[in-house]
Amino acid sequence: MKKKYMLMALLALTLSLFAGCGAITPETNPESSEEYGKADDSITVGFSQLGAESDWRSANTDSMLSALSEDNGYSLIYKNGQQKQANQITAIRTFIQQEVDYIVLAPATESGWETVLAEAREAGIPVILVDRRVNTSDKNLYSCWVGSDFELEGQKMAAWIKAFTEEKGIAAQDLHIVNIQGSEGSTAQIGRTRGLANAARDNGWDLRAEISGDFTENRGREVMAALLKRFDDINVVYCENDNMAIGAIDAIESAGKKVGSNIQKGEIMIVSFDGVNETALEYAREGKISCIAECNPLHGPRVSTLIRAIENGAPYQKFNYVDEKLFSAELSVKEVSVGDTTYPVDNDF
Ligand code: GZL
Repeated sequence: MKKKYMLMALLALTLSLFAGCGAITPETNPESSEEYGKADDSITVGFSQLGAESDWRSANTDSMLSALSEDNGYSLIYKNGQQKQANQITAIRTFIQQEVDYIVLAPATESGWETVLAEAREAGIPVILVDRRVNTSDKNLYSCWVGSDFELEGQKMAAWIKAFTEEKGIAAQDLHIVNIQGSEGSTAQIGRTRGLANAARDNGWDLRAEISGDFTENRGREVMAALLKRFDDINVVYCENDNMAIGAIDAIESAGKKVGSNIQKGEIMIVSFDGVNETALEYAREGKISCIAECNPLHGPRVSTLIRAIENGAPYQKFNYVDEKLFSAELSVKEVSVGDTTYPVDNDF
């Protein structure tokens, strides 16, 4: 995790402990559905988080709890969906029964939300989406969304792979890529997968396999071990989050192979997404991960700003994107272009 995320997460946790949110936090009691202190004029928010599968998710939860704290005028009801949409739908129905003022939803996958979001609208409760999207035909089932452009993240990473390998004189057809994907049907998986697949098609790269590692370290390790048994010429591993990259690197090194960007010397290049996990960032500084596409987890302050705007009848954006860059210790690529836009590569992170 970049130091700023780590410090903010620590601050969030400390604040939540001292801000009357009690000692319960998602990490100490992930099954908890805690009603966090209720002052009379506070805004009651029901927050359905999808789970606690990764460091990114924990940082996202900490950011939300810190922003929607009692000190900031909220009473928060937090529910951890434990990776199951059914649990999130139950949570939303409970929020409706509790007549919360707002529902904040971080949806596990894109489909299957029409019915319960219509129930929230029927109850007159605004819904704010964070992180992943929902693919409802009626966009008025939610007030607004805060998150990342995941396909752009994939496009930026593909642009970095192209720039780096061309600079090293590696022919496109000599890239043998496997994609260890995130949770199937999640917006992050859909966008990052599309970004790579389109670039592989356009550049003539050999995209050997796309297999879900479900955003977890253990599944990333298992999937990578299986891929090494299937293919003996993999030289690029595209991991759709840092936790899976850490697992994949472990599997590669356990198989007696080396990770790194020196493909011509037989190293296997690892690229990843998030930039929240400190181990992954350390690997990137050492060159074990060649490039990480930042995925900003700090949505809490933006959600609070949106709630205040809705409360005050002020205008607000329906779709709110967070700014993100690339991290790489490889100094040969300073920036990448996607379409007409250029994005910086942070070589000193
Ligand atoms: C991205 C988020 C993804 C992260 C993973 O915004 O949905 O889910 O990339 C997390 O680490 O599990």
